[in-house]
Amino acid sequence: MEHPYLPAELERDAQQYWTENKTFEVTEDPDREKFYCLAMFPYPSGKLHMGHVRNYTITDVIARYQRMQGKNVLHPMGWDAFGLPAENAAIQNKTAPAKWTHENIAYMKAQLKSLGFGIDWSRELATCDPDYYKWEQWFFTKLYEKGMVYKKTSAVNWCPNDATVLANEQVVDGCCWRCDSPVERKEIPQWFIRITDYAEQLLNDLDELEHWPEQVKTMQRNWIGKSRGVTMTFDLSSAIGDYPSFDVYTTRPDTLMGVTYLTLATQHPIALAVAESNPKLAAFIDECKTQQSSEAEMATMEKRGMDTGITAIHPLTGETVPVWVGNYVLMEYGSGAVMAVPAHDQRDYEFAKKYQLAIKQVIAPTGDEPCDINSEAFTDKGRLINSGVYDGLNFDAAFDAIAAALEACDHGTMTTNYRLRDWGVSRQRYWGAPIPMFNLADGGEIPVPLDRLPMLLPTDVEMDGIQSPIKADLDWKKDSLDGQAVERETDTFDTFMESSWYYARFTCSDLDSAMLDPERADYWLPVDQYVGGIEHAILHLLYARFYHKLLRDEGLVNSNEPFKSLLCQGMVLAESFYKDNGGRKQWLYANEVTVERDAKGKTLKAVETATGEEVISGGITKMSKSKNNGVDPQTAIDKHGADTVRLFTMFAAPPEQTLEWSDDGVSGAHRFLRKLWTMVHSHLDQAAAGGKTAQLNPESFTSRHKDLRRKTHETINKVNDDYGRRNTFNTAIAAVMELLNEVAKHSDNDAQSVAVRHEALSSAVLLLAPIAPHICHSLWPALGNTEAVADAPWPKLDESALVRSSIELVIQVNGKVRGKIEVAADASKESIEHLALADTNVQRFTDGVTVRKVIVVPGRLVNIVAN
Ligand code: ANZ
Repeated sequence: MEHPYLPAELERDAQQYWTENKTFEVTEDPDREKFYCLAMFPYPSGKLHMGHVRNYTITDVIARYQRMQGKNVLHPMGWDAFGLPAENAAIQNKTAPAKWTHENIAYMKAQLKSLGFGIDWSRELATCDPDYYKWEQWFFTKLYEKGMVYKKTSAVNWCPNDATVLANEQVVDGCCWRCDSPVERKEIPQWFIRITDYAEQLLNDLDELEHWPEQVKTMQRNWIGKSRGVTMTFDLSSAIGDYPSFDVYTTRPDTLMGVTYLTLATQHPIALAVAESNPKLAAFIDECKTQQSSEAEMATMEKRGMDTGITAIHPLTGETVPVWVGNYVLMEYGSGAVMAVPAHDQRDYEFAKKYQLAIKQVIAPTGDEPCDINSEAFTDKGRLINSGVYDGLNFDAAFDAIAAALEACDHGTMTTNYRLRDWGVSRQRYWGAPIPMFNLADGGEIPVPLDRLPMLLPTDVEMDGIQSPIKADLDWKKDSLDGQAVERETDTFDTFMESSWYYARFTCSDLDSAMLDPERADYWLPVDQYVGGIEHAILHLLYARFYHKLLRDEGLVNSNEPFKSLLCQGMVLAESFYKDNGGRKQWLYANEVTVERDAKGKTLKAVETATGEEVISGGITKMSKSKNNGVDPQTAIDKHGADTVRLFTMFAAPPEQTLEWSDDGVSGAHRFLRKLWTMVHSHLDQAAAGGKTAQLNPESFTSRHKDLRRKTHETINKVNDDYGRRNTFNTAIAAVMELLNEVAKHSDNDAQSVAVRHEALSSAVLLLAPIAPHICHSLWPALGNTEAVADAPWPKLDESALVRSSIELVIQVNGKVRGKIEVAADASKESIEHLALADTNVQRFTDGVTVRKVIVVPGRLVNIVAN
């Protein structure tokens, strides 16, 4: 009988079955073990890209596998729907951001469905929905009441021409992306959440996260950046206004005797006070206002500064030390001032060289580390020199001695500092959740009470491309509370606010009376497996961990950490091609290029199909719009079917590694699925011809039956480990491929052969069901089963099938390997001796000599001693 493999039809049927039967909709069931599997939710940018396909295939495979293990599996999906790109698209397409966003969600949801992901769509949420952000607003007001949020003036990028704030992405080479005016820094009031209060917990609890990649934990530790140091006071030689002294923070008090000058941040109050009567300094401070201040930029930018003319007194030696301002000192870190030790700090060194300031070495290497103060700073820890009573001490001893001396004269204390800053959550853009605050005329504020929430963001707006519509609409701001006139806050939340708690809301997304239902949340949380891109290693994961602790402290969840196990999937790569267009690279799409490859798939030659012109390979790089090397998942699904795309993505590489797109690989995946399809159907035809498939009957197994059964159960064993423990789906697929090769060799038609083959093929279908769920959904009932494969239990391992019926023994003659024999696993010593001596190859070495002794090492070898 003809059985063509028609993916389009069978995939549609399977998807329809899952939808109609609500297969993946789950509720809490205390009697069953739960498993919460979550992928980082997408930004609704328009359509899915291959990175999404990979991410969601991984979680779907894990979720379906865990389901087959009998667990109650939650696998939800939603939309990280606020954010700047919607505003840009709205301006470009002259629509409102809300409309654009909802259209994209509808399209991408259909795409996710066409990939057959087993998602509980009843829990879907979009962060731009008032039902969602209402609770985020409420939670913020709770944090305000607890003193966990505060308002502070802080710098933003300011375009003086458009009179508007710019997001970092809107600053291109220091200029406004719209009008090219140089961007300035402007101080405006903004809201902050005290994440620094949780720095120690966020650091310590990383140790609990056994199933997180070490690399991610290290990145988080570095970001939190705990350091032990000393905060010390330098008295000014004469007070400036109200300031008799200022503090510096150092992690290297051992270098105190090498201080040759002090540097204040340009915004330090003493610098500003001096500038009032020093126009040159005022001009310099003004110039520095336009500079960017991210830490990365600080490290590489040109170090500039100016002498303030004032001096301070060294707390231990009493010497006077000049005070400078420098653009490399951050106002936000430590106390906004540093003691400069040019001999041992590279930034201070460059600064001192530039402005001819003294460089005094006070640390010498302990070993043979290179140290040449004439060419660069010596930054290693070492032994103290030129430091009077401290000479000869090592770092630890000097740290303690100098800290103690400073404490004794009341000029210093040991402090712990964190690099982590409080979380600035105010954004001056439109497409975000309004910050729920009423500002008062006299400068104070009142949190918006619960009965006035959500503070709705109007969605029927026109974007002029410059001002946020809620800032432009003066009427929107006007409000009143208990008869008192108030002004609504027009800033919106950083979108990290929404992505910090969506995982918790999925446990009860339909709840309209509260943010979370602790009972439901605690049933599902923590997430058992979280999967997403490594680009979120720091901020998203840190904010979500922080938010979880805030939720815990509000009594909404009872766990400490939101994500038990984390998997960061690798990037999806593809080859890129370009033409040299007068010195500019013109990137071509894959479908515009014809490629000639060698047997290993390496590119030999590539030409532009339309012109025959040879093009240049830009190498295999991350799929990106800028290189036109993205492969549209939809094209691949339409051509081969979702199962093929899923199988290829899982087969081409282990999930953490980069995945290289290859059309040949995709075709290979498709061929494999067709092979599975054909094998199952021809087996069924054959079985039907011989009547009903017989029961397995161990009594009548021949060694051929036993061999195939052993292969089947070895495969179950391996695939189980690959899915459940190692997350290596590629080797699981390879194992099933091998199993099918074995099945192909067993074409006997006796009843037990058919039964053993039936078992092997049924197992293959179950083992592949998480990866290629549609084809397996169709094959499973064909193999005589009544339940859907999605509800089928994982195949049971039959330990007894693993037992080898025969074993191979090596035969040595006088210690040298001379042959091999197959013997029954339970063969007696005598029969093994007999078989060994009868081996023809062995006899070539025993002929004409006397066999003195035969030693049988059970299960391994036979040694014949002869001379
Ligand atoms: C003197 C010194 C000597 C330093 C030396 C380093 C090496 P971490 O470890 O990252 O916490 N620093 C302090 N406040 C600063 C600010 N507001 N802006 C820029 N730099 C600042 O860094 C601590 C070190 O960074 C401090 O130790 C200080 O320089 C500098 F051989 O003090 B050190």
